[in-house]
Amino acid sequence: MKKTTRHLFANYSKTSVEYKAAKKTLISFTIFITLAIVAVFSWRWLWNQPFDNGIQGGIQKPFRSILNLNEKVFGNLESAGHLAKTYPVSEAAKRVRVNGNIGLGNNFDATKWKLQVVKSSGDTAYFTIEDLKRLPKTEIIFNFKCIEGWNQITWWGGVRFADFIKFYHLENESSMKYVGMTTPGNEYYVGIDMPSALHPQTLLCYEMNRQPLPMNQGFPLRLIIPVKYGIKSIKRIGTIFFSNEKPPDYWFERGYDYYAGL
Ligand SMILES: Nc1nc2c(c(=O)[nH]1)N[C@H]1C(S)=C(S)[C@@H](COP(=O)(O)O)O[C@H]1N2
Ligand SMILES: [Mo]
Repeated sequence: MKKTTRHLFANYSKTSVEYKAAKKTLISFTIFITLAIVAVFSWRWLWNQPFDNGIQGGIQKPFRSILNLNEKVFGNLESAGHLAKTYPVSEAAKRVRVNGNIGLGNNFDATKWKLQVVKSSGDTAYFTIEDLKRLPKTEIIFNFKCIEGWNQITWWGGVRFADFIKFYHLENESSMKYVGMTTPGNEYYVGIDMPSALHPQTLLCYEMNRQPLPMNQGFPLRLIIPVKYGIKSIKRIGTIFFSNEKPPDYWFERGYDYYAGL
């Protein structure tokens, strides 16, 4: 390095424009190489960090630490504290996108479906779709946002989760920190912080565009939770349970933020 440097500078006087330019080039080059080496080593270090599994999702620990920090700062406050923007019917999509289909297998017998609610006593209560339709209906037209980057204005109807809790006297249950929901075969599952579940726009939803939910939209009952990304809007709810610990969450286990708030 020294030799070439000397050579590079040999023909210039120290005050010449060429000398200054060459010096600048050398300095920039050295900085660039140093940064590149630092970047490569940091990346390698991150990549070699142990995975953070268990109840946490499967990503490297340093990433998980950042997500945990986000969650502390933004966690419940953002999600539960505001109303999602709503739209007129004219803006609602006629052809609604179907995204995930985990837990929506063909061997589902809709005639046997009942919503199972595990109570804090340990007993299980069962509800038919008629039990839910008996409660006041709430509709919402909002911009449904998927974490993959697409969004769509869609129209949903059902019963507010908060109304369901009130009407069926599940206050003991809703005083816990989280609610968990799973598909009938437990293939897809979400955990929701209670303030977001009790948010006035969170629906146990049985209609889309004023029609019963189509099969691929989670017939007969799905969650619509506009203050969160689409991953939390579980289609075809089989069981609801309550807990002070974070319930298992399908996409959290695959590295996404637990709260997924908007
Ligand atoms: N049962 C079940 N619910 C699910 C999913 C799934 O794969 N299975 N995907 C989630 C994701 S990632 C999104 S974006 C929305 C998509 O809802 P849509 O199919 O009504 O567009 O459903 C959510 N609920
Ligand atoms: Mo999604």
